[in-house]
Amino acid sequence: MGLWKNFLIRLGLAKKKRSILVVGLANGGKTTLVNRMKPTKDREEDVAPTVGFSVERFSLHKCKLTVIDMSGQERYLDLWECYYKECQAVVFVVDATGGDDVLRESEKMLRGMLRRDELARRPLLVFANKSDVPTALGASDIARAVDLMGAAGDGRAWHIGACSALTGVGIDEGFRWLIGKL
Ligand code: G3D
Repeated sequence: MGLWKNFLIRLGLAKKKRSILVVGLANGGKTTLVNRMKPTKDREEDVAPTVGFSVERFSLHKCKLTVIDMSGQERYLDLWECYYKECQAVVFVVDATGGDDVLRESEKMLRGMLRRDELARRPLLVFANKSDVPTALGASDIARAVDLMGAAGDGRAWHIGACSALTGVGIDEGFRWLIGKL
């Protein structure tokens, strides 16, 4: 980024442009989360499941975001690779109500993805989603279950928080942290 652009951003006269990858298993709540992040006027009443991926662009906390919502369906996983290089941060959504199988698969997906060179040192925000459901596990239980420290490795900023993409609780806190790292 040019010095002039940097200067304008510091003065609050321009916005940073950043791309964020939103990933996780199917049904975790990625599409609902991305819809919830959008300005109220752009929100959709009903979110349709993402097939492959979808790209949304909107501003949040003085940042112009390109948010790429990747479907968790196995057959689309290779599609993600072309976006790794372009993104500056990763948001990983875990269904905190999903049970052992979901947690095991989430761990595998997270580990496999973060091992990639293109994503080295990219800040990672993990959402333990569906916290509105009484049986949902809390953030620290999810962190342990997916071995978050091990998967994140050294030299990467990471954060985990519980959220509900349905009600919006916890989302803003998570993104404030993430944008602060970009
Ligand atoms: P995906 O994009 O990761 O595949 P979706 O997931 O956003 O399509 O969400 C999958 C289902 O989980 C949807 O239910 C959605 O309403 C629900 N969901 C998403 N986030 C939350 C949440 O925070 N709390 C609760 N209780 N449910 C959530 P349906 O019934 O439409 O399949």
